[in-house]
Amino acid sequence: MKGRIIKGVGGLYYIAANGFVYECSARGRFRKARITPTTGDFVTFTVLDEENKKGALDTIEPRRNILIRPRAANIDCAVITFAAARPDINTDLLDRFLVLAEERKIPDVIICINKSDLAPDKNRIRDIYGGAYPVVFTSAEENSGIDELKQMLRGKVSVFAGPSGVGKSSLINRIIPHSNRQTGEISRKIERGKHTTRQVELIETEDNTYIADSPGFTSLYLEFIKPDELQYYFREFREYLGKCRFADCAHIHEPDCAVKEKVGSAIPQERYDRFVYLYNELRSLR
Ligand SMILES: Nc1nc2c(ncn2[C@@H]2O[C@H](COP(=O)(O)OP(=O)(O)OP(=O)(O)O)[C@@H](O)[C@H]2O)c(=O)[nH]1
Ligand SMILES: [Mg+2]
Ligand SMILES: [Zn+2]
Repeated sequence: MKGRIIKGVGGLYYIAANGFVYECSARGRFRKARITPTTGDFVTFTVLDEENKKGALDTIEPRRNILIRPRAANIDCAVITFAAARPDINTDLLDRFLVLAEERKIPDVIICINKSDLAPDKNRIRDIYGGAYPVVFTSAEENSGIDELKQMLRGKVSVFAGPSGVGKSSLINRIIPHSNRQTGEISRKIERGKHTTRQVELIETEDNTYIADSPGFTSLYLEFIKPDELQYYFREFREYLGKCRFADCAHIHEPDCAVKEKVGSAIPQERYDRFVYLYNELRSLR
């Protein structure tokens, strides 16, 4: 049978197939080959007990992408979630999330600004990011923007990512009212504890639509990215890459740079400044 791993707990994998969930053990060969079956994996498995929905995992299809934290494969969409206030948006961290999502080859990236009840100004973020990414403003508290967000997630497997306390779990509660995800202080403790034994869980919200929560974090290092690759992870640059006078243009000091020409118009100044900042950071780490 073909299916998809939606959760892994202590060496058992829960596989959604034909409208059922099968509890499957991984065969020894995965361990020997050092392959860790991962939430989101497309797999084949053998049903051992149809009545109790138990089986054994046979093969894992090649992954289109993989996230390390939270660990999940074949993700269609990253919902990069920040709060309009409490905590204030940290655009440095937001840009790092965006770079990571691009580097990981996640096809769709949505910027979700939650707690919009606390800070109604939407223009700043729209001006910086709206040209390159869909931006949605939500309030889990006031239940606003949720339908728009749901619409954007339809038919996809999406992971919510962002700093702690921005309301990721609260939003997921709104999207699936029957799920009883814990919010606030308690969830933070539990999620930390769970981290090592439990993989991220895909929650089915509608047919063909899954979402996953993830624990928040406060810093993101990108040191594994080569400085010269960073340009590919700024979506606003894409159209202009390869059009500079020098083929190896770093878009920093070079003359006749097609990227720099667009700064302030097609490429927002703040995004370009971040590129330069991160580029220098990555170079200093080499
Ligand atoms: N004012 C306001 N508060 C919100 C909103 N959404 C969530 N909160 C509150 O913000 C706090 C944090 O919410 P969580 O949903 O736990 O945040 P989280 O992003 O899941 O945090 P971690 O699990 O630590 O990463 C809670 O006290 C929520 O009640 C919102 O839209 N507006
Ligand atoms: Mg949470
Ligand atoms: Zn250039």
